[in-house]
Amino acid sequence: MNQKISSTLLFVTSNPNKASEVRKILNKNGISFHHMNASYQEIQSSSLKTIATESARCLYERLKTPLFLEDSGLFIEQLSGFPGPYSSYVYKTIGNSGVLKLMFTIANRTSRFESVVAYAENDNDIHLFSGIVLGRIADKKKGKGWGFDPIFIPRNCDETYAEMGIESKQRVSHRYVAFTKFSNWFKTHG
Ligand code: ITT
Repeated sequence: MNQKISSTLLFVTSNPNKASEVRKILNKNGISFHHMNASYQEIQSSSLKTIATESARCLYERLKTPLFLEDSGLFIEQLSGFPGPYSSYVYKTIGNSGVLKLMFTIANRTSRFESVVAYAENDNDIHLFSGIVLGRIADKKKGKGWGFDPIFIPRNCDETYAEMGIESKQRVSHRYVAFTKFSNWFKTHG
């Protein structure tokens, strides 16, 4: 496969699991990039798209090179979308056990994972690509995986993301959907 080599295309994330999943998806699509292992300040908003857009704009202003980032989150319907944009903080504080406790008396466990990729090629040109996977919160943690993988079961599946294993998760995940859209666009426009 032809590799689209861009020596300055950066993926900025402090999350090594994200970086590894994204590398596999983009490499399959012939896109190479440098992983910049850094965290960045995010604005507060209920919208992943708004957060991703502003983060990409600020990072581009500092770095002045084409870059992309991903903002993602788990949205639980009966908790009015919580933890949503606060997913990272909620995972670090109460973790999967805390989320399961919040869901203890709730029968409707419908939820969704969302991923928004923001690509910046100049200060005013931010392109967004989103991926959503509907599913439900498991009754208990199942399988070994990062983040909320052990408690999220995609729709039409019996297993959590963690039980499915990385190869199967990569075929259906919110990240796969968003980054496949980004790849298809980037190969023709980027
Ligand atoms: P960066 O902002 O530095 O990229 P982060 O981990 O803080 O890293 P987010 O702000 O997008 O990234 O946080 C989303 C959180 O949602 C993440 O930390 C996980 O806890 C969870 N999450 C997102 N995608 C996930 C996935 O595929 N599997 C498990 N948990 C996931």
